[in-house]
Formats: sequence, C-alpha cells, structure tokens
Amino acid sequence: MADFKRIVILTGAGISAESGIDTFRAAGGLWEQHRIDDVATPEGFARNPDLVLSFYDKRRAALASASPNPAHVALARLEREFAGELLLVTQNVDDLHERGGSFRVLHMHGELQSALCTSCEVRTRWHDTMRNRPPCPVCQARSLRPDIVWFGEMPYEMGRIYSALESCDLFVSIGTSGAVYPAAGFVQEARAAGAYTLDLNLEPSEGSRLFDESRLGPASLLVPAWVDDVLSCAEA
Ligand code: BV8
Repeated sequence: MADFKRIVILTGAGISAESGIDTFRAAGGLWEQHRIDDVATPEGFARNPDLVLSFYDKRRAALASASPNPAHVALARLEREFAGELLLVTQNVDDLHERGGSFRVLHMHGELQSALCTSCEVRTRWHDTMRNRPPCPVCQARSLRPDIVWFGEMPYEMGRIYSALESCDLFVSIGTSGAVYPAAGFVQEARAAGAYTLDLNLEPSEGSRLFDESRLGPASLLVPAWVDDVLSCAEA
C-alpha cells in the first residue's frame, strides 16, 4: 500500500457485526424487526414515542454484552501510530470504537449513549433507559430523545467530514452497505479529490464498483492486515 498522508475512514455496522451487534440489513437484523419509518424517523417518534424509546433502550442495554473486536482495536492502533492525518467517521451509534481504544471518533449518526433534550437541546452522556421519561439533567424537562440522527435529519459535522474528504489521499470504507446517504456518497467526494479508495467488506456493497479496490472478508481479519500494511509502508 502506497505511503499515504491523509486518511479518512468510514465505518458501518459490519465492523461491529463480529462483536455481536446486529447490522441493519442482515437477515433478522435491526430493520427486519422494525420498519424504518416506525423506529428511525422523527415522524415515527412523534407517532409512538414508547416504541422508539424502547427500541433504543434495548440497543443501549445490548452494548454491555458486546466487546470490541480486532478491527476496532486495529483502528485504535492506527490512531496511535500513524504519523499523518486521520479522521475516523462512523455511522455506528455503538461505543465499540472507543472501547477498542480510539479517542477521536466522529459519530455522524449520533450515539446510543447520548441523550438529546428536545426542550433545551443540550446533549448529555446517557447510559440508562429513556422509556420511563427521566428528567433532562440540565433543564429537568421530561423531554429526552435518543441522540440519534434519524432519516430526514441532518447528520452531524458534515462540514468537517467534507473538508477532510476534499483533502484526503486515501478513503477507506469498512463494513457498510453503502445504502444510506450522504455517507454512501463519500467515496465519490474522495475520488473527486484524487484519493485512492478502498472498500473492506464481507460482501460486495452497493457502491463497491465506485472503489479503486475492494477486499472481501470479515473486518476482524481485513482491518488488522490493512493497518499493518499502512504502518509498515509509513515506516519504510
Ligand atoms: C439526510 C442511525 C438531509 C439510526 C441511520 C440522497 C442524498 C441525501 C439524502 C438522501 C438521498 N437519498 C435518500 C436520502 C434520504 C436518506 C437515505 O439515504 N435513505 C436511504 C434509505 C435511500 N438519508 C437521510 O435521511 C440522512 N439525512 O439526508 O438529511 C437533510 C438535508 C437538509 C436538512 C435536513 C436533512 C440521514 C440518514 C441517517 C439515518 N440513520 N442510523 C440507528 O442507528 O438506529 S442509518 C443506518 O443505516 C446506519 O447508520 C448506516 O448509515 C445505514 C447503513 O447501515 P450500514 O452501517 O451500512 O449497515 P448495513 O446492515 O446496511 O450493512 C452492513 C454491511 O456490513 C454489509 O455490507 C455487510 O456485508 C457488511 N458486513 C457484515 N458483517 C461483516 C461485514 N463487513 C465486514 N465484516 C463483517 N463481519
């Protein structure tokens, strides 16, 4: 692998699959059990807040029984040892990148362990349930919602992501189906910037053909091998 200086990485549910966290589209995955409209849109939340709060309470609780896998750990090693610029963007709302040792993680679709108050709009770290309508720690209003970017809502820190894509020389997509925008369009932004684009995924994704290179296999094998590659080139 050439000697890259500015890397942007985008991860999706596939990087957490081997940690036991359901992906969205695998048989029996998250969306198979619920319609997107019912659990991952503001309209669904307005229609049936109990259903949505319980859906996210269950996923938040499931984090305790999941552990980071070698792919998360390898990306944390990259953050420590890579001398160039690195931006890790994740579509995932779990905390496995952090528990795997990454410190700088951009959760563009929010986080299970964060609560957003619809009254004062303050976001606070949250590890408990919301179904029981706890008071906002800041304004005491009983108006907390999951700090998750639902369909039709603007993902977080898009400006920061696009400026990193415009100047990167390597874009790596890991464990994502490339089915949801604007994340699915990042590969095109990177290509337009002249970056090399690499897809690491268990199976060909919707956007695989847009990448310079696709490697197929489980993230727990592909990601550590790729990080070894990058760091050995940088040392050479
Ligand atoms: C927005 C949080 C605009 C919820 C999620 C064009 C342009 C812009 C928008 C749109 C557009 N067309 C349509 C839209 C609207 C929409 C959209 O994209 N819809 C889709 C259905 C077509 N997009 C939006 O609404 C976005 N917002 O556009 O706002 C705007 C403008 C102005 C003002 C306001 C708003 C917001 C979308 C965010 C939705 N929230 N997540 C939650 O987590 O509950 S989306 C969710 O699904 C994920 O976060 C992720 O983004 C997405 C895809 O999931 P993946 O992570 O890829 O998982 P998936 O199961 O699909 O695939 C897993 C992959 O892993 C597979 O490929 C599999 O092979 C692989 N894998 C499995 N095991 C392994 C593995 N790989 C390696 N190793 C393994 N072991």
